[in-house]
Amino acid sequence: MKGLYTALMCSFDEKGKINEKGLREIVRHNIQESQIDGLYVNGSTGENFLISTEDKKRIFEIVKDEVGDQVKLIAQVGSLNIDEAVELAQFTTDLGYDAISAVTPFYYKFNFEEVKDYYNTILESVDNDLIIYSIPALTGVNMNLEQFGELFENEKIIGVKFTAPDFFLLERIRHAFPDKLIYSGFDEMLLSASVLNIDGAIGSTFNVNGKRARQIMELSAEGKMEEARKVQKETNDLIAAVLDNGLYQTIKEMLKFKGIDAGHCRKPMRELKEEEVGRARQIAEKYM
Ligand code: NAY
Repeated sequence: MKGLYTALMCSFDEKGKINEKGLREIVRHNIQESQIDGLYVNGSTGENFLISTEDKKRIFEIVKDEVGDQVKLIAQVGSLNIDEAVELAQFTTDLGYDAISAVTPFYYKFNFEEVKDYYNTILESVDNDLIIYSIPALTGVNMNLEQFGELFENEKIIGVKFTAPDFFLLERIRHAFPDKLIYSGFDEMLLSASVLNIDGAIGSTFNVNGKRARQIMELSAEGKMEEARKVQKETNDLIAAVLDNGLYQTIKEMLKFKGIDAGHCRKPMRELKEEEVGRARQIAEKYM
């Protein structure tokens, strides 16, 4: 399960309905062009928190059908509705997803016992491995080393998608749990995480920048730091431009520039203005 995983985008039409043809094209682009090791399906980048259970299931099905066994698949099933999380965990395990992942429960400021119970409840219902999805900036859930340790006591919890700029904590987790998988979640910090000996990364910008992400990981592993820094710098020029223009909308527009039917984002995400569409195309022209 090590390696580079694209946090997969989904293509939607103007009304917010799944564009199956576009979704299949995004999947193929990631496998053939970005040459990633796997896909992280229905994460933040997949606009998971904006869509119905039925649509989540349909996306899981389409992606599995398109991928077959070509690359690894991780299903993000986390939900504030724990019944939905369990249902999706069972559904994707039956479909043959290699692992599931679940965002920490958010919004109600759950205490750690509640967070732990959430993970154990999901796992009691399925015979699959789980990767914790930790993204404190969006969830407000900050866990410390001991708490990660308590969650990792469940052997079915095999790792964490660590989307945080806390390299002190990342190093402590790496050192304390050498057998658990750590995936870096901030693409702009991939090199900084790589030197701490992570096992992989999961990123939204890999949809359009997968090859550079791999170079960063490989150069860092070979100790070629000067070259790795250059590729991270180029990557960060791309990411800064994308963040400035509207993250997910711009990535979709960049994919469209490459002939991929990446469609629209779902409301309440906005449409890009004409000049922003132009800027997205310039970013694609320059970096893809
Ligand atoms: C997800 O579930 O899709 C992710 O969290 C992937 C990680 C991304 N985080 C978010 C919130 O989009 O790739 C990152 C991020 O977009 C990138 O580093 C730019 O900040």
